[in-house]
Amino acid sequence: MTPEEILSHRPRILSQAQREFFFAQGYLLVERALDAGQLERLRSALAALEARGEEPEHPADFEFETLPDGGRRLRQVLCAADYHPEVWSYVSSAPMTDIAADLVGPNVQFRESGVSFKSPGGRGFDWHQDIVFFPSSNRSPIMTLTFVEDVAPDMGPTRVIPGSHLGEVFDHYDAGGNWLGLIGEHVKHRIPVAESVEMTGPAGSVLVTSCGIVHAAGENRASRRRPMVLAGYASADTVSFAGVPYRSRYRWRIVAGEATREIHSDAQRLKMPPDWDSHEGIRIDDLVQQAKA
Ligand SMILES: O=C(O)CCC(=O)C(=O)O
Repeated sequence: MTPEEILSHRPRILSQAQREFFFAQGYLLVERALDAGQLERLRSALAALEARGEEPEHPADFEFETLPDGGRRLRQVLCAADYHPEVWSYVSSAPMTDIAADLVGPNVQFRESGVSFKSPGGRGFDWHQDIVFFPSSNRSPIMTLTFVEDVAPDMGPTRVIPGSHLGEVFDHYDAGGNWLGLIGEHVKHRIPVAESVEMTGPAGSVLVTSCGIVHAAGENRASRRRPMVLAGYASADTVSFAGVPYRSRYRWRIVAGEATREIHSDAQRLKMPPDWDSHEGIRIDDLVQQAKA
């Protein structure tokens, strides 16, 4: 569906002005989208995921970081909805499916979910565009980032470059053709970093980013962590040419409206990412680290 077609459907939760802002700017911060009960259930689910990460036989999608003293802490849980029913319930029902339907159209498919804890000192993520990880037949794919706690400027908030979703898809390989998963140094000078804006806000807010927007996140310099629940969606008429890096059992599940036999295809040129199927259990970040080594 084109933005015009999406806008012609009556919104479920967002205002028409919010939807128009999203299509023009490539992001939208929906402040306090969750009520207190939803937020508490999400916090309990995150605590349960952390406890699961302490088990000796924790699932492979539980990713740890090593601390200077040799200890370790849970950095993120990939495919988080697969590991806790409350996370699946959250990402597959209102308000999330209403927000998604208002921005991709009434028929919505789920792509992936994750939880990022970003503890004090936790590293950020340099400039990138999500579309390169799952080059798709159209630009409907979105990512939602739910603020489980307040996000302040010193906590490594997401930064976005407004309007960049309408511009170039930058090379996420280096000049030598090695996959980075980040915008390569050889093209980085073209990113208007000075135009970027920081996404801070109260707990219960939901940041939505278009798959084409150039964005990054900083290191958490605060003494509090910055837990986020990430969930990706697309219109049901979207096909990814290269699958997706993370294999959730809920991948491509219809979470609003119905499946469609139609494919919406935009004319565009995109590079293929690495063959995710030949990278069993690989982390995008590991690829980045390998490329830097
Ligand atoms: O953690 C963040 O703030 C940003 C995450 C991100 O860049 C992404 O999921 O693509």
